[in-house]
Amino acid sequence: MYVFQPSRSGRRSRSGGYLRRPALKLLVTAMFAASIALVPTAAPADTRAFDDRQGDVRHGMDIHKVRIHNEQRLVITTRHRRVQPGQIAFYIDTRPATGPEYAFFAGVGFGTDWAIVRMRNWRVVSDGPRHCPSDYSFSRRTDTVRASISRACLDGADRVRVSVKANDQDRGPDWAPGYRRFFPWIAHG
Ligand SMILES: [Ca+2]
Repeated sequence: MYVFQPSRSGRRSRSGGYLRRPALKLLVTAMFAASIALVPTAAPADTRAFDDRQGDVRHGMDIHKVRIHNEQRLVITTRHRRVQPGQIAFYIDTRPATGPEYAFFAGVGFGTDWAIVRMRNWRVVSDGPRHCPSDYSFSRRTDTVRASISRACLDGADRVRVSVKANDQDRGPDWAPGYRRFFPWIAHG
């Protein structure tokens, strides 16, 4: 990238006399603008939090907030109106098209069983759960659900985008950000 040195250009214009001050000012402004344009766009942050519409479903598993942290592990935390018996699914996309490559399914409210499976076109294609380091918990005190997924579970994928589905035992699900839609891509920090 071109490094602009204002003092050198200024000296040259004074000694040479061919570049008047207004012209020099214009040149500096143009170069500064060009240098900004050359700076690469910053990668998306490795942690993002998104609000989901409140009250779009009538049960306590109504998703209010989704926080996605993509660093050593992918950690997804959701906050609900009231954690109650039900299920949650985190769909993880690592490549555009063909839907999510992975899903994390878990029970809420009773035990803490969970499984990570491979997906294609929104269908499970694994014979069984993947054997890789992961963790899961939920809290009735903070009304949160948390999944922690190692990079091994995601075959080392760097950037991910996430879709969440939460439902209680017998009422329709709340999808965040929407039915089979994903939050923006989040780069590995
Ligand atoms: Ca909601």
